[in-house]
Amino acid sequence: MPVVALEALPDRILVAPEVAEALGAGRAVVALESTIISHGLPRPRNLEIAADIEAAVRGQGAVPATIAVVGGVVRIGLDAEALGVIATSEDVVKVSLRDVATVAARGGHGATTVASTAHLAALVGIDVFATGGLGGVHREARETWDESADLTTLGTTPITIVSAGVKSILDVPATLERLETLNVAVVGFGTDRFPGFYLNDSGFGLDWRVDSPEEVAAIMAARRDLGADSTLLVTNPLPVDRQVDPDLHERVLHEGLAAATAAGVRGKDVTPFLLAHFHEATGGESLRANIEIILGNAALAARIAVAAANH
Ligand code: PSU
Ligand code: MN
Repeated sequence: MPVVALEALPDRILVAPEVAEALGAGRAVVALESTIISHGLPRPRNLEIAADIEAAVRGQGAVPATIAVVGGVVRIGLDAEALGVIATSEDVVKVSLRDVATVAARGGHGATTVASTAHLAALVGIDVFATGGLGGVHREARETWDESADLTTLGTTPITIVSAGVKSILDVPATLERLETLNVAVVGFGTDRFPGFYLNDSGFGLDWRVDSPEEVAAIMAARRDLGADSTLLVTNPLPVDRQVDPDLHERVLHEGLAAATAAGVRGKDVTPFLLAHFHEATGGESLRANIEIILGNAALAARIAVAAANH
């Protein structure tokens, strides 16, 4: 996918001045998604958390670029007003890659998923992106065919994404198989276990472990040289003493899956439904973990972006 020169971008893509300046100077920039703000975290704390995520990126010396569609304009880097719209407006639609152009053409507001954020970040030349947990293959996929477009998009999008694995509401081994098929490179940061989002360890191993941002930067450079056009996924686990209690997790997960089926929840509503169920049914414990996950991933992504800028 070719990077479009910033001067040549169409009017419907607006890169914030601070982000454009950093990209032009080859300095570290970290893309951030907005679905986690609009649909993944409860209001009204979501706005405050969105600001904390950006601060975590700045704290490591990189410029944050939260991506969203606001009034039909794709914004790469949001000012306080735009962030407020995404966090508080009732009219914000969750937009995966297939939906972005439709929402833009209609002048609407859209919160970007991992798939659409990765695509737009790569389009403007941002190399590193932080999220909480990727979408993947859902547990009922054999009946529902529900597999996140995050997976197929990562197979064709050259960027580095930091995540705590995939959300633990998913079928993890099936998702790992799909990541392999789709040529998504996966490395564990400080571990050779695939993280389980709310859990430190999903129960599955990884082939590759890295222990420093510089090692990731070296892999990014090699991928560029070799023409790798898929995503490098850097998985960053919550420490064991910060994870959600595995027994609580197991119980709430099965209740949530049953509730989603009973309520007939489908399509792109499944993930927000299950996350909201977790946040309520764990008495805020999964929310605490989710916030720590995204803050930790934002900080690590910033360190990787700085290492890549200096490589
Ligand atoms: N990670 C989080 N919270 C979220 C998401 C990820 O910690 O809300 C969002 C991401 O935007 C991801 C999306 O791309 O959930 C996946 O949705 P689906 O399963 O419908 O593709
Ligand atoms: Mn889905």
